[in-house]
Amino acid sequence: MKDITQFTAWKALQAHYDEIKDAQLKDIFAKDPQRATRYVIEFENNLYLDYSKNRINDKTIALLLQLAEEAGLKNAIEDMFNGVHINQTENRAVLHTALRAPKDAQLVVDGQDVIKDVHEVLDKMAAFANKVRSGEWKGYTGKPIKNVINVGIGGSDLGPKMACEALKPFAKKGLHVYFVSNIDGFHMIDTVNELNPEETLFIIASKTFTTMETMTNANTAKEWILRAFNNDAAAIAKHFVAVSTAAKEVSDFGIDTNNMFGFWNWVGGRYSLDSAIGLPIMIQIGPENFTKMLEGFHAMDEHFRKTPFNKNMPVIMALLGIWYNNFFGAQTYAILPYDQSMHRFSAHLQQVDMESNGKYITKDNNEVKWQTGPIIWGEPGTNGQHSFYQLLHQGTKLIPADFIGFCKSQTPTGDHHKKLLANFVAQTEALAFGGIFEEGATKNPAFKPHMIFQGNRPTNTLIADELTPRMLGILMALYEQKIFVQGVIWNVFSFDQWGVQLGKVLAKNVLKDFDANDPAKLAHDASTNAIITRLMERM
Ligand code: G6Q
Repeated sequence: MKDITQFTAWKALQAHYDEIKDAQLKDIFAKDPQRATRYVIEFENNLYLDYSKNRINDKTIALLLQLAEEAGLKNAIEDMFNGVHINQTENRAVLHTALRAPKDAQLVVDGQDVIKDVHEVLDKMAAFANKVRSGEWKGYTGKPIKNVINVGIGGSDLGPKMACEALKPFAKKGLHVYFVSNIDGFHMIDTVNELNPEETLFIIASKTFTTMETMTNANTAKEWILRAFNNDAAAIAKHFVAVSTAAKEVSDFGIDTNNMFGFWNWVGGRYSLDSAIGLPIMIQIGPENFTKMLEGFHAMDEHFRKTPFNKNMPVIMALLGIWYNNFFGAQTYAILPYDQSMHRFSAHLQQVDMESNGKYITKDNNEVKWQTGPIIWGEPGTNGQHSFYQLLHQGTKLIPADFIGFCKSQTPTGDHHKKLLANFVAQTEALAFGGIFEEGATKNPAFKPHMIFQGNRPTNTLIADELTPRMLGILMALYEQKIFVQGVIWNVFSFDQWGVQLGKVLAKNVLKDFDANDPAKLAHDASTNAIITRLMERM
């Protein structure tokens, strides 16, 4: 059994933690100001990572790198890129990296030319997206499409929604992309309420095409369209397309499989943004910009695969995360983009990270003896400063955080951006070095200890020149690969999601109880029986 706490590097890190745990960043910096240039990674002279404001020294980094070696990271990376079935509990390869590989790349997995398949779908998506964008694709009554509604949930929703928000400045004017995910009827009805069905196209996005939320919403959308067009089934072909791996289910639903965009079981839902699941993104920003996003993903994949670990951005960020998670006992990790259009970024990464590494069984079927994935959360700056930052500065919990900023604004407006960036910089400085509320305050008789900021709160700063499709791809791949590295070290299977599957099954059982409507036949625990009974009586 692989017990990572028995690794030489793990034990050395444990001892090293005792040496360093009380060290203050302000003292560390006073002794070693060069760390600000040493603990930096530059990617394409564009994305800059400063990790100097972490509670580390050269020994910490050396030991963390040794941990990566001991965990077999190098081979694990190659296994993933080469299509080995590393998702063992589902016996699948994990090849989201192939989704962004260039056309001339070579990769045959399980007898299938993966790159050829990927580019065939990309070409089909591009042809369709161009038709919708140019107005050539017409609705049932001959009107061009103005509204695109993506119906999907989880991996079939969060990623594309995040990207559509982040890349809004690249959107085609007059074409609106909406996302409906929740099975709460409000979501669909509120979305279609003021839309004209003649100008509305639905993308039903579901890998399995069986997910309760998505199929329920898809059926409601179908009724809405049919009602508008005298129940003529011919309207379906004009107003519905599907993104799925399940051709039979798509066709059973009534969507012509010519209007289906496929992907493969080696694409995990939360890693599917750059597969056909990205169709709403492509419709919104156009195939050229979508290609640039894929190139960004690929560039970061190449960096990850080929750069020595000490200069490898995802590897270093993953190791720092492990340092806090496993040695300092940090339970959560904040991701704080200083950019309003990135307001779904943390939500998307929350899924990618927590669904991937929220596991307690190791690859060799034992219970872990160490902490695995942290709780990921965050909101864009500066909004968060006016809500939860209080706890970051003065709370009792250690919360490492990534601050992400862009030198140029997507929407230059007066001096907004300068002020945004001033806040961005000031926060990490205060978190690291602390201070007192006001200069000279201690001499004031009204001074209270509550006005002291201890500092010593670790952060990474990521700065990119501009938020472009390429940069979004780079950032996404950075986090995907960071999460992969952590999963390898924690020795968990990062690419299954049995906890999500459980939810899908459990709800079906309760739904059967609701349908039977017989409290006497309920066979749950006493609390659940009582809750179901109350709901049956009053719903
Ligand atoms: C992602 C998860 C999950 C999934 C949704 C939707 O990795 O598996 O979030 O994406 O449950 O599943 P379908 O795409 O099959 O509807």
